[in-house]
Amino acid sequence: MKNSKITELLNIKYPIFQGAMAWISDADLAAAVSEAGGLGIISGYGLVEVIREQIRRAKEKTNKPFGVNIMLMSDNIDEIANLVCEEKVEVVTTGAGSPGKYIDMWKEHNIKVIPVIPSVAIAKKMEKLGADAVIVEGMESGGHIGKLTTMSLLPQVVDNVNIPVIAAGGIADGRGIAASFMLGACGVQIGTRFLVSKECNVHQNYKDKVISSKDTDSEVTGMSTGHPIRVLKNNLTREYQKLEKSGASIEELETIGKGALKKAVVDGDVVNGSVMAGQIAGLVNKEQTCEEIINELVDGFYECINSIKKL
Ligand code: TUI
Repeated sequence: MKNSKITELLNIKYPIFQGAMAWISDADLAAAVSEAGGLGIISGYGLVEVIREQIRRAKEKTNKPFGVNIMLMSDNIDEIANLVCEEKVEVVTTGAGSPGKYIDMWKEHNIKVIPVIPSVAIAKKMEKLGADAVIVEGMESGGHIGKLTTMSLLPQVVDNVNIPVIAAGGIADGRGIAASFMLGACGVQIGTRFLVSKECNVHQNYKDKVISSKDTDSEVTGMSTGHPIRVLKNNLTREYQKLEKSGASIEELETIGKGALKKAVVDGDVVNGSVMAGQIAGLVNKEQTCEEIINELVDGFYECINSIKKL
């Protein structure tokens, strides 16, 4: 694990990425994960100056590598794409679209580019465009998702590209990491478990909702708009589904979704806000420091591998 293709490429101790979560992943969380030996990732979603400040703060808090995630559906995407060059960010991950337009510019600035991909075809396209690695994200993940599961998609991508593959979606412990490695991944990305870490500044109500949730508590909204999003069930998801069933227009549906994530993350309104989390939330049941989480993940991974060796 310590000598995987991705630890060498990024100069990190463990091949464990902290999944970027919009409004949630700030300098405190990213620096704590990087300090613990993983790759912390700041969310690059929002105002440019706020993200610039977070990047600078993370640099003050850690000398280790960290990344910035770029959400390709953002309105200010061109500005954010330039920002990571100006601030000499080492690693960029992308999500929710194709980063094709920006890859050459980022490579010219020596940035490692690692897109999140939802299919084999897009993984191959990213490799051709010069991506350094890809993150295969299954629909078990929280937030904006593709259609396939990690278990099915991961080995198919591994068989079709020559760049390192990182697994995401449904992973929250050492067993999940070992399973991902068995399917050919050389690293993992974990969001939901880091969301409840001590260093994560999300509202306590959000953490408590994740900690108390069980296996069946997440669902996908927005299938009809073409932007499916996995969230924990609450009053907002019930209202959303009622509207969806009544044949509401995409505009109406998007209106009730607007600002809903911030409402949950910042105001702690987990009843009428959007509580994005992965299916694995049922397994996440305590708040720990990022260091404790990473150490448990690594120990759990080795326990798993050693038990297989005895077979
Ligand atoms: O990006 C994510 N998950 C996210 S972004 C986000 S931000 C937000 N969302 C809603 C409201 C407010 C804020 C929340 N969750 N995951 C990575 C991901 N990327 N999942 C799927 C994809 C993806 C989908 C299509 C990547 C590429 C793609 O197509 C590429 C192409 O070539 O068209």
